[in-house]
Amino acid sequence: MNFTRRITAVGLACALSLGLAGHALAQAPSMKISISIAQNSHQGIAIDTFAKEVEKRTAGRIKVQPFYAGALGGERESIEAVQLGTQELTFSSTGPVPNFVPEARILDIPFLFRDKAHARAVLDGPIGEELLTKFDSKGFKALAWGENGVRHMTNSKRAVNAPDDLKGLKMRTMENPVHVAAYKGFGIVTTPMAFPEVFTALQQGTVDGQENPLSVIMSAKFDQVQKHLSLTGHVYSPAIFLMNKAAYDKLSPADQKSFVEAAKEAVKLNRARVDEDDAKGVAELRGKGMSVVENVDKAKFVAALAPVYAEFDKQFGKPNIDRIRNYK
Ligand code: EAX
Repeated sequence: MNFTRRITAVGLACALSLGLAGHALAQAPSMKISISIAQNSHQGIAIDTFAKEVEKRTAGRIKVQPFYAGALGGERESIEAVQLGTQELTFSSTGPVPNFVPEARILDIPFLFRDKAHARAVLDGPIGEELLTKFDSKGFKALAWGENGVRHMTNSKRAVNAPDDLKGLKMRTMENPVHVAAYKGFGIVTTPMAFPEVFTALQQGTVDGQENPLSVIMSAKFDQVQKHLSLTGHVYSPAIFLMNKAAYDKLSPADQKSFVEAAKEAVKLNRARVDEDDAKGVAELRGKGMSVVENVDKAKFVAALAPVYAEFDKQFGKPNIDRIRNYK
């Protein structure tokens, strides 16, 4: 090989390796994030914003690909996948969370929070921070609390004004032991089920009803398969950004910070959309033919849970519950 040829060969090798590096850059590592409901929702906004913010904050080095409507499975399956690391991220209600991190169960107690503002203050404050750290030892990094919303009941049988109207109604619940215990206290026949199966179950009459925030009822179009809506507001439903712990630990400290900040930014839009949905939900669902009971007898719902509350006081420790109830 003469000199010129050698130079060309070296040049070619350089160009090739540069080209490969360029290619690797173009294909930034892509992480998956999922929700169980439709993209056009308070949760879709959460993961779309998160993906956009991560990309922006890491100057395009890391990409997050959103999956909607249970495309990667229901919430329990997605949390399992995140724990195993076959999926990096998920945004989920706390429905199935107690099965992974029992400490988080306390947040699912009915009528625990006065309103969304109270819930948000608790989740953003020291109690929320403390609970986020409980996920670490279970294979998760919990990036931030988000919001699913205040849950209300729908069914295909009758108007619900008070717990007596619920007696014998077969309702789908989340796979959440706290909800199941409490709803039994209301007299409901509880049927835990993953969200992606709910529409069909309502349509086919496998269950009479379900309960979810207005945001979910609208985005899932439950008005097509449910006649009655009652604004029971019986429980606040938190959501959470969960990441596989090992995937998070592999990030540089600066990128870790970007992920947490991206999640916090996403939660702002997520909550704003819940507020928007709550403001217009009743009118919209009425317009779609639902009959709505706006003023249920809340005191009766609370009273119906007296025996269940006594049990929760024992299970969770009354001071822990009071600490949340009294948080200002
Ligand atoms: O997270 O399972 C449920 O009812 C949830 O509220 C819904 O999937 C949104």
